[in-house]
Amino acid sequence: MWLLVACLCAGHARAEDGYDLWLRYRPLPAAQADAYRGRATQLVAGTSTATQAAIRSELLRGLGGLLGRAPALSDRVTHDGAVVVGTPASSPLVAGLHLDLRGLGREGYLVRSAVVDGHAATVIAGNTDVGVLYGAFRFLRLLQTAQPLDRLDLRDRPRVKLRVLDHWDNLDGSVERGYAGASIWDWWTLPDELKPRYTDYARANASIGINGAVLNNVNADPLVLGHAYLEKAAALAGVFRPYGIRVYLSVRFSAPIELGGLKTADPLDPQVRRWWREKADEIYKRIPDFGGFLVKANSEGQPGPQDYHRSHADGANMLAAALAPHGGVVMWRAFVYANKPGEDRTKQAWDEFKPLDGQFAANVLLQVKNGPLDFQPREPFNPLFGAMPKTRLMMEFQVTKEYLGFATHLVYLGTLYREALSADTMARGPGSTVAKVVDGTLDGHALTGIAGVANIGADRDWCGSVFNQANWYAFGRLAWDPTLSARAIAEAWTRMTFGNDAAVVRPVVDMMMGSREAAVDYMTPLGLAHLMGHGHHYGPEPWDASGPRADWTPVYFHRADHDGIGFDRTATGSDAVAQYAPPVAREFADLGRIPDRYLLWFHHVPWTYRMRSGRTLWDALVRHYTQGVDDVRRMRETWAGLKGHVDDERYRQVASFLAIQQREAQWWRDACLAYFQSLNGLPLPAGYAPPAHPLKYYQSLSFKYVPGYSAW
Ligand code: GCW
Repeated sequence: MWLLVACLCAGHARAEDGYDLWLRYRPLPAAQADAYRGRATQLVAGTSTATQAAIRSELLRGLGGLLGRAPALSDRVTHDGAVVVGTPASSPLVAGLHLDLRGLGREGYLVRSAVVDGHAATVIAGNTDVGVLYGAFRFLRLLQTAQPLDRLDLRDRPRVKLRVLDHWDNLDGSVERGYAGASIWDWWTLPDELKPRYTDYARANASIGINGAVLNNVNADPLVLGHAYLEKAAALAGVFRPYGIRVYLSVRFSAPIELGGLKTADPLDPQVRRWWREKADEIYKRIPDFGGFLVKANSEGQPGPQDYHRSHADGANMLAAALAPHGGVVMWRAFVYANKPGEDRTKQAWDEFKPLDGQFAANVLLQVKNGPLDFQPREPFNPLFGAMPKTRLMMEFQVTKEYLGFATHLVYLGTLYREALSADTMARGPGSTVAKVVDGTLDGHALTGIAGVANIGADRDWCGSVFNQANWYAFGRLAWDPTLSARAIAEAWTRMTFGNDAAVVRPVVDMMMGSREAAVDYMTPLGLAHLMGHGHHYGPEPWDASGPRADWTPVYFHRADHDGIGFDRTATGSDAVAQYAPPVAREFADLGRIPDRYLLWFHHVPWTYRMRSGRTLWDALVRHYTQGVDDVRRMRETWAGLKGHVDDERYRQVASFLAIQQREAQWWRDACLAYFQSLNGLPLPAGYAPPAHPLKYYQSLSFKYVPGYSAW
């Protein structure tokens, strides 16, 4: 044991290559460690289940790393400072305390100071092992973030049931919209080779409460349901199980044809139904706690029930029936936009799904993206939230930054997630927030969920940059509790990632908190959207009108011409605004009341339109674009000021990525302004620098080998 502890303590000599994520457990500075002296001297924890073993090893590793010495293992409390861990069933000591564990559910925990056998102790308890595991990570976080350990009385439980990462990983090892290298799943060597990285993935997820992983891309390969891949999925499920994480698979709706040799995938066909039932039975034989299916159907070329003139509900319910006997769920995606060609793309999902409210089986969740378009830097909330009270709606966020500068731009998404979750749908009167739809309290649903499209790959630092780790972290924390503050999450992450030195924490958190607004400003301010390059979504191409579909092109979304700019989604235009509850619709439709940040999303206005600030729209646009670039410059300066306070390895990576971001922010600003100016012929306001190059320079840029690219 001491040898093990010695090795763990030598941890600080390890390279800061980002592999350890926020679970670094580097030795605390002396002053902090002193404050914890006499704490965590003993550890009383069971090992009779795999989860208990995981808890014990995490506490030994964490406390050993942070405090420089691991607690002594014991089965009794013999002096002050013990940590007592378990459920009433697993630990006689915990049982003897007669703690009130009601209301904690299956995944909740309490962390409490108590007297055990006459000695001061900290108790980490729950109704199940997994609850205790979450409590153990909470306890470690207290130390990592320099919180007091006295008079603890913490109780917590997740507000959302399914907290899931969606991996868009392909079976060939590539990752759609992935910017952190190849897939972390080494399908080729599975199921035999269980890389330690899979366990570390599970630890990281458990530490923030994520309890599900969809292993493969929603543009699904039917082969994933073949015997060989089910074996591989089962092996991963075995690694994740002790950490409370279930495995799910994305399925291709036509798999009965491709894999089963049937002539149809019609959801009402008895043979098709039998095929799925038998497939579900087979899966559950291998993976008894399998989570269920995620489905992208009749969307962007994927097959679906409409191919057989059946509805989305028919398709979802057929799969739900196959999974129901085993307790599995269907997560059916609402990201569709091909139903009525010519209709405003942002309206189509609502048109399609709203009439189906009440038709979905009890184990179906409809997975809805946060906005009505597609993970843009900023969108208003998706009007489906609040519009389908009889349907279990789950949130889909994107953690990977497909439209936000890929891996290199520093964009903290906690603020984006919170903006969406705190939006008031007004559906059942004021206070009907998206968070309440998602956590089920608005309409009384117990089966609830939040999904995040993962930003994880095989890169040593998992996410392609240190700061992208914060987005994985924030996603998990908000999935557990959608009401948490983005700043508090950023601060906890920063402390765990860079230490508790206020000279680092404050500037880093401030930088993170402003970063998303900066990206909105230099890419798509004032409600603009989808000005990115075609297909690969890298860089600005607001002039682009090419390609197979109008509603994939920037010109479709900004609608700029000589006189004005913006998409009229009021009654005089597409009337998408009418999809919101009346008070919200009225606000968005009213030029006098709409927040500036959504102006051009809902309105087409002249370049000379007077903003509330008194400036013209054109002036305001130029200011926002310029502000975005200035903000990135300031972020760079802030980071430069931290040289010497942050280890060289991570300092250097972030510094070089910020240099890329600044260059690309300038490119975004200049290309967009050059283009818009070519339409409106207006001068830049005084004091604003002209674009560095003429428009045709920006238009001549083209990019072939862009990471994460897919035909969609
Ligand atoms: O965001 C878009 C992406 C596609 C993706 C699609 C979806 C998985 O550009 O790559 O496909 O959305 O969410 O289905």
